[in-house]
Amino acid sequence: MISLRSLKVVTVRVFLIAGALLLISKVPSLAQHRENCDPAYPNVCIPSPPPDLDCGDIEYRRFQVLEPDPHRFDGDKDGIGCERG
Ligand SMILES: [Ca+2]
Repeated sequence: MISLRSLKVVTVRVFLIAGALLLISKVPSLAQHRENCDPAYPNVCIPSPPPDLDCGDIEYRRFQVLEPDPHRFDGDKDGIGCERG
């Protein structure tokens, strides 16, 4: 015969395990971080605008730039962003 008290303990444990699983399933924050990187800059991680960033706002230099270059890091359109500065 299962007492009400032990049933409560089991219920709490089930909720704890379910909560832990939920937490683990939400952990891929690394992948989420990756999603914030604009695909126009595949070798670096620069978030999509807004805000519109300039080369002075980022630490990267001479990185690959693909169309449509939303931040316009590659003003001369040679596929390399922030060559100067
Ligand atoms: Ca360029």
